[in-house]
Amino acid sequence: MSLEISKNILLIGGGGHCHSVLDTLLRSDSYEKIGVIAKDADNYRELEADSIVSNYLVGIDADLSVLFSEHWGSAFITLGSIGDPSGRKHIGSVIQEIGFSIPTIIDPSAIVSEQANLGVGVFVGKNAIVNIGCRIGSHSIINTGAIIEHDCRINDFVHISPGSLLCGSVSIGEETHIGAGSVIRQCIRIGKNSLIGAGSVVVTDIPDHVTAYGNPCKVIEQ
Ligand code: JB3
Repeated sequence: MSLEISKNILLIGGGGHCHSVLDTLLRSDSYEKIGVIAKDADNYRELEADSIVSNYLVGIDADLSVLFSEHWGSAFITLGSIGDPSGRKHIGSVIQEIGFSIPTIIDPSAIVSEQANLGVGVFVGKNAIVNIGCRIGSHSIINTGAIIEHDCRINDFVHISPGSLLCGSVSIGEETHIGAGSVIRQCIRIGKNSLIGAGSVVVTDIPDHVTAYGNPCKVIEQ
Protein backbone atom coordinates (compact mmCIF):
# COMPACT_ATOMS: atom_id res chain seq x y z
CA MET A 1 0.00 0.00 0.00
CA SER A 2 1.61 3.26 -0.96
CA LEU A 3 -0.77 6.15 -0.86
CA GLU A 4 0.64 9.55 -0.07
CA ILE A 5 -0.23 10.60 3.47
CA SER A 6 -2.67 13.48 3.34
CA LYS A 7 -6.02 14.03 4.96
CA ASN A 8 -8.29 15.21 2.18
CA ILE A 9 -8.39 14.38 -1.49
CA LEU A 10 -10.51 15.59 -4.39
CA LEU A 11 -11.26 13.23 -7.27
CA ILE A 12 -11.79 15.21 -10.47
CA GLY A 13 -14.44 13.63 -12.72
CA GLY A 14 -17.26 11.36 -11.64
CA GLY A 15 -17.65 8.56 -14.16
CA GLY A 16 -16.54 4.95 -14.40
CA HIS A 17 -12.86 5.55 -13.78
CA CYS A 18 -13.70 7.70 -10.76
CA HIS A 19 -15.68 4.75 -9.36
CA SER A 20 -12.54 2.57 -9.65
CA VAL A 21 -10.24 5.11 -7.99
CA LEU A 22 -12.79 5.80 -5.24
CA ASP A 23 -13.04 2.09 -4.45
CA THR A 24 -9.26 1.82 -4.14
CA LEU A 25 -9.19 4.78 -1.74
CA LEU A 26 -11.98 3.29 0.37
CA ARG A 27 -10.20 -0.07 0.50
CA SER A 28 -6.95 1.52 1.58
CA ASP A 29 -8.37 3.89 4.18
CA SER A 30 -5.66 6.53 3.71
CA TYR A 31 -7.68 9.74 3.53
CA GLU A 32 -10.01 11.22 6.12
CA LYS A 33 -12.13 13.01 3.54
CA ILE A 34 -12.76 12.20 -0.11
CA GLY A 35 -14.54 14.68 -2.38
CA VAL A 36 -15.70 14.30 -5.98
CA ILE A 37 -15.63 17.27 -8.38
CA ALA A 38 -18.06 17.51 -11.29
CA LYS A 39 -17.27 19.46 -14.43
CA ASP A 40 -20.03 22.05 -14.12
CA ALA A 41 -23.47 22.61 -12.58
CA ASP A 42 -25.26 20.39 -15.13
CA ASN A 43 -22.81 17.58 -14.60
CA TYR A 44 -23.14 18.03 -10.82
CA ARG A 45 -26.90 17.47 -11.10
CA GLU A 46 -26.30 14.37 -13.25
CA LEU A 47 -23.89 12.93 -10.70
CA GLU A 48 -26.36 13.49 -7.86
CA ALA A 49 -28.28 10.58 -9.42
CA ASP A 50 -25.20 8.32 -9.25
CA SER A 51 -25.47 6.33 -6.02
CA ILE A 52 -21.72 5.64 -5.95
CA VAL A 53 -20.45 9.23 -6.07
CA SER A 54 -23.45 11.27 -4.90
CA ASN A 55 -22.40 11.18 -1.22
CA TYR A 56 -18.95 12.51 -2.09
CA LEU A 57 -19.86 15.45 -4.35
CA VAL A 58 -18.34 18.67 -3.03
CA GLY A 59 -18.22 21.02 -6.01
CA ILE A 60 -17.36 21.75 -9.61
CA ASP A 61 -14.12 22.64 -11.39
CA ALA A 62 -14.72 26.36 -10.87
CA ASP A 63 -14.60 25.77 -7.08
CA LEU A 64 -11.16 24.16 -7.06
CA SER A 65 -9.16 27.19 -5.89
CA VAL A 66 -11.58 27.85 -3.03
CA LEU A 67 -11.58 24.19 -1.99
CA PHE A 68 -7.77 24.24 -2.00
CA SER A 69 -7.84 27.16 0.42
CA GLU A 70 -10.28 25.17 2.59
CA HIS A 71 -7.72 22.42 3.24
CA TRP A 72 -8.44 20.04 0.40
CA GLY A 73 -4.70 19.45 -0.05
CA SER A 74 -4.59 16.67 -2.65
CA ALA A 75 -6.29 16.18 -5.99
CA PHE A 76 -6.30 13.35 -8.50
CA ILE A 77 -7.50 13.16 -12.10
CA THR A 78 -10.22 10.50 -12.40
CA LEU A 79 -11.38 11.12 -15.95
CA GLY A 80 -10.44 7.94 -17.77
CA SER A 81 -8.99 8.19 -21.22
CA ILE A 82 -9.92 5.92 -24.06
CA GLY A 83 -7.58 7.16 -26.75
CA ASP A 84 -7.96 10.86 -25.95
CA PRO A 85 -6.04 12.10 -22.92
CA SER A 86 -6.76 15.80 -23.60
CA GLY A 87 -9.26 16.06 -20.71
CA ARG A 88 -6.82 14.45 -18.30
CA LYS A 89 -4.04 16.75 -19.48
CA HIS A 90 -6.19 19.85 -19.04
CA ILE A 91 -7.21 18.90 -15.49
CA GLY A 92 -3.62 17.96 -14.68
CA SER A 93 -2.38 21.44 -15.52
CA VAL A 94 -5.25 23.08 -13.60
CA ILE A 95 -4.61 21.21 -10.34
CA GLN A 96 -0.86 21.62 -10.66
CA GLU A 97 -1.21 25.36 -11.14
CA ILE A 98 -3.46 25.72 -8.08
CA GLY A 99 -0.85 23.86 -6.01
CA PHE A 100 -2.61 20.63 -5.07
CA SER A 101 -0.43 17.73 -4.06
CA ILE A 102 -0.96 14.96 -6.61
CA PRO A 103 -0.45 11.48 -5.18
CA THR A 104 0.24 8.12 -6.77
CA ILE A 105 -2.62 5.75 -5.97
CA ILE A 106 -2.02 2.01 -5.84
CA ASP A 107 -4.74 -0.48 -5.02
CA PRO A 108 -3.85 -2.65 -1.99
CA SER A 109 -4.17 -5.76 -4.18
CA ALA A 110 -1.64 -4.56 -6.76
CA ILE A 111 1.98 -5.70 -6.66
CA VAL A 112 4.44 -2.92 -7.40
CA SER A 113 8.17 -3.60 -7.14
CA GLU A 114 10.05 -1.39 -4.73
CA GLN A 115 12.49 -0.99 -7.58
CA ALA A 116 9.92 0.43 -9.96
CA ASN A 117 9.59 4.18 -10.37
CA LEU A 118 6.10 5.70 -10.57
CA GLY A 119 5.40 9.35 -11.42
CA VAL A 120 2.82 11.60 -9.81
CA GLY A 121 -0.82 11.00 -10.60
CA VAL A 122 -0.31 7.35 -11.58
CA PHE A 123 -3.16 4.95 -10.78
CA VAL A 124 -2.45 1.23 -10.42
CA GLY A 125 -5.68 -0.76 -10.21
CA LYS A 126 -6.71 -4.03 -8.62
CA ASN A 127 -4.43 -7.03 -9.13
CA ALA A 128 -2.13 -5.15 -11.49
CA ILE A 129 1.59 -5.96 -11.40
CA VAL A 130 4.47 -3.56 -12.04
CA ASN A 131 7.74 -5.45 -11.95
CA ILE A 132 11.30 -4.49 -11.13
CA GLY A 133 13.03 -1.77 -13.14
CA CYS A 134 9.84 -0.29 -14.64
CA ARG A 135 9.30 3.44 -15.02
CA ILE A 136 5.72 4.65 -15.22
CA GLY A 137 5.29 8.25 -16.35
CA SER A 138 3.09 10.81 -14.62
CA HIS A 139 -0.70 10.51 -14.82
CA SER A 140 -0.65 7.11 -16.47
CA ILE A 141 -3.25 4.46 -15.71
CA ILE A 142 -2.24 0.85 -15.13
CA ASN A 143 -5.71 -0.58 -15.05
CA THR A 144 -7.17 -3.69 -13.42
CA GLY A 145 -5.12 -6.84 -13.83
CA ALA A 146 -2.55 -5.38 -16.23
CA ILE A 147 0.93 -6.92 -16.04
CA ILE A 148 3.89 -4.64 -16.69
CA GLU A 149 6.91 -6.93 -16.72
CA HIS A 150 10.46 -5.99 -15.81
CA ASP A 151 12.21 -2.88 -17.18
CA CYS A 152 9.31 -1.42 -19.18
CA ARG A 153 9.33 2.32 -19.92
CA ILE A 154 5.87 3.86 -19.96
CA ASN A 155 5.64 7.55 -20.68
CA ASP A 156 3.20 10.19 -19.33
CA PHE A 157 -0.59 10.01 -19.83
CA VAL A 158 -0.52 6.44 -21.11
CA HIS A 159 -3.46 4.14 -20.41
CA ILE A 160 -2.78 0.41 -20.14
CA SER A 161 -6.27 -1.10 -20.16
CA PRO A 162 -7.42 -4.03 -18.05
CA GLY A 163 -5.77 -7.39 -18.58
CA SER A 164 -3.00 -6.20 -20.89
CA LEU A 165 0.40 -7.88 -20.74
CA LEU A 166 3.63 -6.04 -21.46
CA CYS A 167 6.51 -8.49 -21.57
CA GLY A 168 9.89 -7.17 -20.39
CA SER A 169 11.61 -4.01 -21.66
CA VAL A 170 8.65 -2.72 -23.65
CA SER A 171 8.59 1.04 -24.24
CA ILE A 172 5.41 3.06 -24.74
CA GLY A 173 5.31 6.71 -25.84
CA GLU A 174 3.36 9.56 -24.27
CA GLU A 175 -0.45 9.55 -24.52
CA THR A 176 -0.70 6.12 -26.10
CA HIS A 177 -3.63 3.86 -25.29
CA ILE A 178 -3.24 0.10 -25.07
CA GLY A 179 -6.62 -1.60 -25.44
CA ALA A 180 -7.85 -4.25 -23.03
CA GLY A 181 -6.32 -7.70 -23.17
CA SER A 182 -3.48 -6.77 -25.49
CA VAL A 183 -0.16 -8.62 -25.44
CA ILE A 184 3.04 -6.73 -26.26
CA ARG A 185 6.10 -8.89 -26.96
CA GLN A 186 9.34 -8.15 -25.08
CA CYS A 187 11.52 -5.20 -26.22
CA ILE A 188 8.80 -3.79 -28.53
CA ARG A 189 8.66 0.01 -28.90
CA ILE A 190 5.29 1.67 -29.35
CA GLY A 191 5.31 5.36 -30.26
CA LYS A 192 3.47 8.31 -28.76
CA ASN A 193 -0.17 9.25 -29.24
CA SER A 194 -1.05 5.90 -30.77
CA LEU A 195 -4.00 3.60 -30.16
CA ILE A 196 -3.64 -0.17 -29.96
CA GLY A 197 -7.01 -1.91 -30.31
CA ALA A 198 -8.28 -4.31 -27.67
CA GLY A 199 -7.02 -7.87 -27.92
CA SER A 200 -4.06 -7.02 -30.14
CA VAL A 201 -0.86 -9.04 -30.20
CA VAL A 202 2.01 -6.66 -30.90
CA VAL A 203 5.14 -8.33 -32.28
CA THR A 204 6.67 -5.47 -34.29
CA ASP A 205 7.38 -1.85 -33.33
CA ILE A 206 4.50 0.61 -33.80
CA PRO A 207 5.20 4.26 -34.78
CA ASP A 208 3.80 7.52 -33.36
CA HIS A 209 0.28 8.80 -34.12
CA VAL A 210 -1.30 5.63 -35.51
CA THR A 211 -4.18 3.31 -34.82
CA ALA A 212 -3.19 -0.33 -34.94
CA TYR A 213 -4.84 -3.59 -34.00
CA GLY A 214 -5.06 -7.31 -34.62
CA ASN A 215 -2.97 -10.44 -34.29
CA PRO A 216 -0.38 -9.74 -35.46
CA CYS A 217 -1.01 -6.06 -34.74
CA LYS A 218 -0.91 -3.89 -37.89
CA VAL A 219 -1.23 -0.15 -38.49
CA ILE A 220 -4.64 0.56 -39.99
CA GLU A 221 -4.75 4.35 -39.81
CA GLN A 222 -2.13 7.10 -39.68
O1 JB3 B 1 -11.55 0.79 -19.16
C1 JB3 B 1 -11.94 0.94 -18.03
C2 JB3 B 1 -11.75 -0.13 -17.00
N1 JB3 B 1 -12.55 2.03 -17.62
C3 JB3 B 1 -12.89 3.12 -18.50
C4 JB3 B 1 -12.14 4.37 -18.10
C5 JB3 B 1 -10.66 4.21 -18.13
O2 JB3 B 1 -12.49 5.43 -18.99
C6 JB3 B 1 -14.39 3.36 -18.39
O3 JB3 B 1 -15.07 2.20 -18.80
C7 JB3 B 1 -14.81 4.56 -19.22
O4 JB3 B 1 -14.88 4.20 -20.55
C8 JB3 B 1 -13.88 5.71 -19.03
O5 JB3 B 1 -14.23 6.16 -17.78
P1 JB3 B 1 -14.49 7.70 -17.54
O6 JB3 B 1 -13.49 8.56 -18.17
O7 JB3 B 1 -14.71 7.84 -16.11
O8 JB3 B 1 -15.67 7.98 -18.48
P2 JB3 B 1 -17.09 8.39 -18.16
O9 JB3 B 1 -17.77 7.30 -17.42
O10 JB3 B 1 -17.63 8.84 -19.46
O11 JB3 B 1 -16.97 9.63 -17.18
C9 JB3 B 1 -16.26 10.77 -17.43
C10 JB3 B 1 -16.68 11.71 -16.33
O12 JB3 B 1 -15.75 12.77 -16.26
C11 JB3 B 1 -18.05 12.32 -16.59
O13 JB3 B 1 -18.77 12.38 -15.39
C12 JB3 B 1 -17.71 13.70 -17.13
O14 JB3 B 1 -18.69 14.65 -16.87
C13 JB3 B 1 -16.48 13.99 -16.30
N2 JB3 B 1 -15.62 15.03 -16.89
C14 JB3 B 1 -15.27 15.19 -18.19
N3 JB3 B 1 -14.50 16.30 -18.33
C15 JB3 B 1 -15.09 16.02 -16.18
C16 JB3 B 1 -14.37 16.84 -17.10
N4 JB3 B 1 -15.16 16.27 -14.87
C17 JB3 B 1 -14.52 17.36 -14.40
N5 JB3 B 1 -14.58 17.64 -13.11
N6 JB3 B 1 -13.84 18.20 -15.23
C18 JB3 B 1 -13.72 17.99 -16.57
O15 JB3 B 1 -13.07 18.77 -17.29
